[in-house]
Amino acid sequence: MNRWGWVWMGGLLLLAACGQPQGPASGPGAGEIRITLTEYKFQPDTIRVKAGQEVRLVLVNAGKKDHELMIGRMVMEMEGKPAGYHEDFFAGLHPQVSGEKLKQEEEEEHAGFMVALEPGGTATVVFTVPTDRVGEWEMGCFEEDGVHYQEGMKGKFIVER
Ligand SMILES: [Cu+2]
Repeated sequence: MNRWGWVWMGGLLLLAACGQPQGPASGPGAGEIRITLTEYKFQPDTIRVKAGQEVRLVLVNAGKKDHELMIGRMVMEMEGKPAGYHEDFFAGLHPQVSGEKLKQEEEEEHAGFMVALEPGGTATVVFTVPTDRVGEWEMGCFEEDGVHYQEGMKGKFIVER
């Protein structure tokens, strides 16, 4: 290789070095996902996260009714009405929840982890996505005996490898 060949190759190596990822994103706002809840939808209605990532879900109830977020698979029915999921995405994750106008639900036996908000309420849910949750999940609101869910208040929660 002549002299210009080496210069050319050096340039390529430099480019390759600069193109390397800088490691996982960190700092304020990393992994923060904002979801707005209204009658009867989640916006956005498709969420993508990565296994191993720390996620901060910021939920905002911008509607006129109480709304909730559950994430799971296989809708569970109680008395013929959708009431949550048989498989809870949050099982064993112990997400940290903080916020305002959080609705306290007494029904512990009823289908997994849930964050419920009064109108104008906000919540921040922090958790790390385990690698064993890779795949597609559903998020849903089952308020008013499942009416919100039946009205289409659901979305996709996708965990990528
Ligand atoms: Cu709802």
